[in-house]
Amino acid sequence: MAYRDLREWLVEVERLGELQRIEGADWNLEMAGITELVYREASRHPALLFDKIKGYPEGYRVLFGSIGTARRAGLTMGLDLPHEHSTIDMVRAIRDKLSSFKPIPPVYVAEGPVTENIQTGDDIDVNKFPVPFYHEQDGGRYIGTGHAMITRDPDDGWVNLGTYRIMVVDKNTLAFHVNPGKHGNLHRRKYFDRGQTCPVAISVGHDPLLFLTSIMTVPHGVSEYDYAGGFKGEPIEVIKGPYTGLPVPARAEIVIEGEAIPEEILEGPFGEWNGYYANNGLNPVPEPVIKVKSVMHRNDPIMNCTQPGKGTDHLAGGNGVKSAHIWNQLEKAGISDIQGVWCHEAGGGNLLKVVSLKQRYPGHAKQAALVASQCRAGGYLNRYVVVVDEDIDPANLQDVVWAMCTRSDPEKDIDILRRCWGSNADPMLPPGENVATFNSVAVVDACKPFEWMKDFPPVAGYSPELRAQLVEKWGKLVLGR
Ligand SMILES: Cc1cc2nc3c(=O)[nH]c(=O)nc-3n(C[C@H](O)[C@H](O)[C@H](O)COP(=O)(O)O)c2cc1C
Ligand SMILES: [Mn+2]
Repeated sequence: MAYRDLREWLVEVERLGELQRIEGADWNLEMAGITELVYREASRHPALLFDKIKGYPEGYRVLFGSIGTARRAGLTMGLDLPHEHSTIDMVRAIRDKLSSFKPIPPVYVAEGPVTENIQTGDDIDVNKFPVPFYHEQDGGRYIGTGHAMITRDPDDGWVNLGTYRIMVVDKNTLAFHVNPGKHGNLHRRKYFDRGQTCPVAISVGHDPLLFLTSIMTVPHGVSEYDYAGGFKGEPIEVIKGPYTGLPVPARAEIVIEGEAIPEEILEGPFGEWNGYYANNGLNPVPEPVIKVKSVMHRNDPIMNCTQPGKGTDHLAGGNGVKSAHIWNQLEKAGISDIQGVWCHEAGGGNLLKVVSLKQRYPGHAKQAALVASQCRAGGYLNRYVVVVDEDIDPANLQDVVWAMCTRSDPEKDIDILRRCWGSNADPMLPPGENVATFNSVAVVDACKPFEWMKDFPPVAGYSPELRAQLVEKWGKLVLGR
């Protein structure tokens, strides 16, 4: 792999011309706000490295947008990505990678740069790092948005990494929000049900591959460390966390260790991936607390953060992986001829999924829709799953909506699935109903009717051949290329 840790990754990203350094921003609303501005309104989406943050020493840096383009996601996962690539090319490259690697467990090393500074007891203050305040109506500063929370199953011993938002309560107290069904929630539950506290380690700055694998649907019982090792082709180096004994990345920037306790504190509100202050609106919700017992960090540490909201900075890579997993799970379920899968930005990666396929038999499209809507990778907080023919680019919203408008008959082609895997992040939950609950999913067959698809009106756009001729002859004049 081309790089070993976040610092070496930044060198590679700078070489790609995809790093923008920003000095003098405020941790309070500015870093996250600037990220939103760039990802919603700018034509380029570089990784943003903030330094000289107001009130903090130079060198205490914050990175946003680490995996915000296919190119950077490709670097991070070691993908074989052509120079000119479509969104679905990236999904294909991720699938190739997933099919060609074996998970590799981490290795313990004697020491790593993360131990350059260690604080315990009264010396702990998590606000010594420039923890961002993200959205105007958030309930606090959030130290965990691009992190990996590390926990161990108390029965089977396997180690999980997951990204679950973490709010700062005070200098050594955090509160965290993990949805039911997530592995961090299952682990936490097991300790709490036995009357025990749950040891946690939180890596706050690291190789973005560890973030990517922490937001990935890795199967129950398999460690995200092993997946990260698989992508890298070599094991992730870890050390034993001095407080918990959990494996923590040796080359991490910042590692926080402590105990999650069942005592709850009000957490949130927090602006979320779906573009809303979603779980219970602007009302904070009781969530378990983490008592921080140890903080380690490198000199001049770098935090890894993401800005959720309507314009997000991590969806290129995150949605690529999710789409690749759904495609794999469709094939595992025996659905052939899939041409592409994309989880759309407009649905925050969850609420709108599109599958394209070449229809081979009656019911083929419906099978694909139902599997994509319910498989592990695609099942969480779905709202719409659309299946389109092979001539439609599933990542092109304009094409997808055109297919829905012209190839579906709502009366025949939309089915509604009830009592599916919902979430308390659903903005459609009625006020006060903050419990994670069910939701319904519309599956839309926007493919040409199978029975008479041969007689379907021909598409009236230029053919690929005519297009190539036009671009060759007139492209410079009308397209500038
Ligand atoms: C930026 C970001 C923030 C996330 N925050 C949360 C969160 O606060 N709570 C949660 O349950 N899941 C959250 N997720 C989703 C989980 O990280 C994701 O489902 C992951 O696969 C869970 O890992 P697990 O299967 O090991 O539990 C977030 C995802 C992203 C990309
Ligand atoms: Mn997991």
